[in-house]
Amino acid sequence: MAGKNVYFASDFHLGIPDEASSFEREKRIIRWLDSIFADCEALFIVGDIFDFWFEYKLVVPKGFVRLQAKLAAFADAGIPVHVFHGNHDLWQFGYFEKELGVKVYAEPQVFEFSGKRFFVGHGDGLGPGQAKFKFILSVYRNRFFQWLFSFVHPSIGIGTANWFSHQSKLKTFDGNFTFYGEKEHLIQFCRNYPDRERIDYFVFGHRHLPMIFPLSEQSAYVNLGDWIGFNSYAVFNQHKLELKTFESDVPLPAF
Ligand SMILES: [Mn+2]
Repeated sequence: MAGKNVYFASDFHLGIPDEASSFEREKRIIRWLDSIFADCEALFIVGDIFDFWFEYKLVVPKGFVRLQAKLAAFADAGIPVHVFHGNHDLWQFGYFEKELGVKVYAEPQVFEFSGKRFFVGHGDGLGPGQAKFKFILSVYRNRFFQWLFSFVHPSIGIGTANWFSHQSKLKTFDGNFTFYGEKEHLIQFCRNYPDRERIDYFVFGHRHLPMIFPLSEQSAYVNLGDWIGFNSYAVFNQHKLELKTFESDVPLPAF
């Protein structure tokens, strides 16, 4: 592979807060992808690409075709593209693998680049507590409920989901911007991970708070932030991983 950098981004939440600004965001993501194409060894999109996505057996939602085509272009050029389910877009049933040639994961996976080990996943539902959220996730992931939902006419099913995402997500985008340090669910997950010292970077989305938080000499918790407030991404240059932003006036927060 010609490229030498591994890139990670997450939480584009395409679809909100409205069509026009989502479209602007999608085009910014395309510019970012164009800018990294030449030196990209592998690309990770770590969940919540779409604020809502549900693919039916023969039909997919309208929109977002530029991003899909760009991911296909990476894959067609021989650059591995790894896409993870987020809690907003886990209703993917093989379309992206088949149509775009990307790899799709419902669960976190461990990868290795230049001797460094990466634990990569969206991060939703990991760590202790969160009983209510974990219950909702179990409904979302339930095959029977997914099968039932597939019989709801898309105008109603997707229409209702979009209505909900506009109602609830506009201000908070899933989380809040207070950092709870060691009390963070994902940091507790890393602390309790049995093989922690063998993982150099735990890379998550979901929390929308970009940071590299050291867990020990060897190991760090990385959050990719989002493309709503930060346009943040991580790049691994075969030696170390750094957080950066693209076309953003918002500095990365210091914690
Ligand atoms: Mn998210």
